[in-house]
Amino acid sequence: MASSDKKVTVAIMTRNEQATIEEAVTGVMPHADETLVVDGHSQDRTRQIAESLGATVVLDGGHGKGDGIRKAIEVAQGDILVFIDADLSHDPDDIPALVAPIAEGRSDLVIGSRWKGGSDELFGDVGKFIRSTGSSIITLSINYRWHVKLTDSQNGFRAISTEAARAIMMTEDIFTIEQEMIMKCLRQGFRISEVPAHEYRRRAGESQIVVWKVAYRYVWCLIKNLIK
Ligand SMILES: Nc1nc2c(ncn2[C@@H]2O[C@H](COP(=O)(O)OP(=O)(O)OP(=O)(O)O)[C@@H](O)[C@H]2O)c(=O)[nH]1
Ligand SMILES: [Mg+2]
Repeated sequence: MASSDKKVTVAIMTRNEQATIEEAVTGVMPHADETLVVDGHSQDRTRQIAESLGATVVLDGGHGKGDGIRKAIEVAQGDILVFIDADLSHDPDDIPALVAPIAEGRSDLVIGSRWKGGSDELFGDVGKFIRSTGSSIITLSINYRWHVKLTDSQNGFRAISTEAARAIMMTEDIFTIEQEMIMKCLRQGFRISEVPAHEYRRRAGESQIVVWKVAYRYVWCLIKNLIK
């Protein structure tokens, strides 16, 4: 729970995460005034388990994780919104560090940086090499365009003021929403900072990203938002 008078909603994004959802929900609850599970129409017991633990469960529109994030922004009751994955890749005990700069009025969006905190996920095979290289190119492009010094434009573990999240009017349906959020915040003059956050390997289940199928959408989203 945040120590300031700002209320914190922690939104856990899920799609077929029944193996880890219990630990994910119980892990974030001590840090949340509202625990929201936004589910992408899981076909397993993810929603039932989350509900039985006392989380508020909502369905997204079925278009992808970006759709889920937009749903969380629509329904969140807190002043600060934290996004965290359900596969235990992120440490919920990092949430206070993500929230603090916003609660203290120093930042509007705080990204958990894997380049500062380390990642067990980004390395090891060709797909991961492409992801980490592509991610670095996107981050560099954003840095040159807006004269900032970000290190991680793709980590989904982040916090944003609900007001900023609603002001930037995002449209991306898939994981490209992470970079869209950053670029739209920069364009509208919101302040972005980073804190180190370690990324662990997904504990169970399967990744929803197939790099070669979505690469062009990352490039298009980047170009669109850079030149707008
Ligand atoms: N609400 C919602 N969540 C989703 C959707 N697709 C994936 N997610 C969740 O978003 C989070 C991130 O997805 P992952 O598949 O772990 O993506 P990733 O972390 O980039 O991939 P890995 O590194 O392989 O774990 C997970 O908690 C997923 O369950 C969706 O369509 N809707
Ligand atoms: Mg993951």
